[in-house]
Parts: sequence; structure tokens; C-alpha cells
Amino acid sequence: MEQSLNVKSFSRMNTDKRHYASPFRMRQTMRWFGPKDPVSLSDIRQAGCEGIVTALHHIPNGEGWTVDEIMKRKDGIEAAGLIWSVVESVPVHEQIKTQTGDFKKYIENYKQSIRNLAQCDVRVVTYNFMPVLDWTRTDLGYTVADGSKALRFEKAAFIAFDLFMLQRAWAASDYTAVEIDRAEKRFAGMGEAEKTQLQRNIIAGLPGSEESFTLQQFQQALDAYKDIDAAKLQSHLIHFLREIVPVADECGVRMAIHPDDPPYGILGLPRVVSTASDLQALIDAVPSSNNGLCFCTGSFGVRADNDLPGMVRRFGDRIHFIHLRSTTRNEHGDFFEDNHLEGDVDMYAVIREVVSVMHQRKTRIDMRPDHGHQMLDDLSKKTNPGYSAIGRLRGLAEIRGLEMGIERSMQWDR
Ligand code: CS2
Ligand code: MN
Repeated sequence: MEQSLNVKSFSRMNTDKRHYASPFRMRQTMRWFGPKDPVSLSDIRQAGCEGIVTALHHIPNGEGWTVDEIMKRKDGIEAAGLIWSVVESVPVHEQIKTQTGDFKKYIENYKQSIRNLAQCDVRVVTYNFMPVLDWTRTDLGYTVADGSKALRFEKAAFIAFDLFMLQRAWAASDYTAVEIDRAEKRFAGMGEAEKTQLQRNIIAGLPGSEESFTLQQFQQALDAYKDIDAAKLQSHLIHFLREIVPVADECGVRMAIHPDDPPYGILGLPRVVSTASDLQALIDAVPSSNNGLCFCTGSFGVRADNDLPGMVRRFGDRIHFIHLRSTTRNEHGDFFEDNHLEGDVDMYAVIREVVSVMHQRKTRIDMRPDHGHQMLDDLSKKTNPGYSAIGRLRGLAEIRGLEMGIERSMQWDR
């Protein structure tokens, strides 16, 4: 034990640094859904954030964002003493993903939004390239052992929805006999209210997703992908990147793609942003560092074969935004969103890498606690699922302390 205590380093600890804040610390932010968000800008400021992550959700998907609309939002944020540090998301229209209909027009609109954001000095843009659905959960109020509520993905319930409610053709061939058996039993035990709720959770749109469907519309949206496999979807994404990244280069905007959530195929849909090799393919195709990532530990972390600290090291020069969250998975493929410092994500190891990336790049990276539990007063309030005030504040505060501890202990060794 004694040997590991580095006395020399310890004695070098500088007490003047009691209020020490590294110039290369993460910029703490929270997502805000705009003026109707029950969590206010003032709440977010009191949580200790410097930045806001938001989008112009009232503008229909595919339309360009005007300078006027961007400035209106930006002024509101600055009036509250905060900055608009990241856009999440400028949504990518489905027709861009499928390369059908008006996709060329939508790409031009996207470029214009990037230019207009740059003109307003908003320079990090998050987006995703998940077909049809943004993130997917089956349960938005899963009670964990301590009594707080979390978001959860339960495989058997999801398969039950696919097989018995959506009744997607060929769905059964996507699952094993054991999975189908579990789903049958799960479905047999479901009451009508639970079925309605399950369907709503999956297809009615979680916060941030710009789409919401009825069962019939949903099937049509899936049908648009019947001839699109992962290779084709990837080529559509690369086409999109080849169009927009030169514009981002020109006006100094960093693009940050969010990984798939969950990071594997669902409902027969292709996935192309789930693993390190997926990321590498995008970088090889479009090497500019403005072709960057939103590193979401909650999404990547659902796969045991994603080495998160290793991925931060490897892609560190193009991580422009970080979502921090942890999940706990089980052998059935279920996962729930755990406390930020618990679960399957080694948050200490991830943040250590983030801290060294920021030191190497001599920069700060924007970070937000990605979701939080509903806890304490959150439990009696209606907030966007995953985006409660106190649950996110707990996650943020824990991460803030962890980062400071890592940062200061790294100082000692220099
Ligand atoms: C979700 C998504 O996991 C998440 O971060 O909240 O809404 C995500 O923000 C978008 O997919 C990013 O485009
Ligand atoms: Mn995320």
C-alpha cells in the first residue's frame, strides 16, 4: 500500500490551487428544449453550466434555419448568462438517408443552416444518421433499487412489439427461438394499457427526435428502407458528408455525429455508426477534422465490444462534443440507464482520456450529462423523459468532481 503513495508528488501540491480550474476542462452544458422546456435556463445556470445545447425544434425537419431564428434563440440564452455552445441536432431529413425525393434540396438547406449558424457564431453541430427512429427505449419510468426512475430498453418487450403489435413481415427471422419464446411470454402477460404505452414509447418520439408515428405510418417509414442495407446507408452518409463537410470547413463549423442508440440493428433497419470501425470508415472517406463525433458513452457503451477509453484516445482529435451517461446491460440484451458513475461504463477511465485529449489539443470540449434519473422533486414533475433537472444535476455534479480529481492528480505527476 505504502509504496503506491507518491509522497514527493503529494508534497508538490500547491495550495494556491484550491480554486484551481484547468484552462482545458470540459465545458459543462445541459440540453434545453427551448422556451417550453419545464427545466429553465436559470435552473441550468444554477446547476453550474456555462453552455446550452439546443435546437430550433419548431422548424420543420428539412427546412433551413434562418439567421433571424438562430439569433432569436441565441439572444434568449445569452440574456440568461449562458452561451449557446452546441446545436443538437440539426436533423437530417429521412429523404437524405434514403436518397429519395427532394434529398438534394434538403442537403442544400442543411448547408445553408450550417452557414447561418456560423454567421451567428454557433460552431458545433450534432446530428445523427439513424433510420426512422432517433433513440429507442421501451420503458420511460423504470424504478431502480433506490426508488428513482430510469429509461430502459427491454429486449423481450421490444421483440413483442415487433412481432405481435407491428407484425413486421420477416421479423421472426431476426430473432432466436429463445428470444421469440421470451417475447411471447412477455406479450401474453401485458395488459392493454401496457401495450398502448409500449407502442407510444417506441414510435411516438422521444425528446430530440423530430418524428412521431402511428403504427401504419411507422410501417411505411420502415418500408422506405427495404432495399437499403448497411453498405448502402453508409454510402448515403458518406455522400452527405462529402457535401456538407466542405461547407463546414469553409465557415469553421465542427460537425459531430451522434452514434446509434441502441448501437445495433433494430426492426430490420441498417446501422452505420455503432462501432470504432464504423467511425473509421467515415473518417477515411472524409478526413477533415470537422467531420467529427459526438462521443456518447451511453450509446457506444451498450456494446461490450466497444472499448470506450480506447475510442476516446483513438478519435480524440475529432471529438467535438461529449455525452456522458452509463448503462447496465444483462445477458438478455436489456439495458437501463444507470447512475453516471456506475454501470458498465468506466467513467473514470473515459474522463482520464478526455482530460488528456484536451491537454494535447489545448482545448476545451463541450460536455453534457446525457439524461438522468427522475429523482426527489423530479418524481412529481412532468419533464421530458431523461431530461429531468435533479437527476441530470446529480450526474453533472459527480462528473464535475471526478474530472477535477483526475485533472489535479495529473498535475502532480507533471
Ligand atoms: C438522445 C438523442 O442519447 C441521446 O443523446 O437524447 O436525442 C440524441 O441527442 C440525438 O440522437 C442526437 O442527434
Ligand atoms: Mn447521447
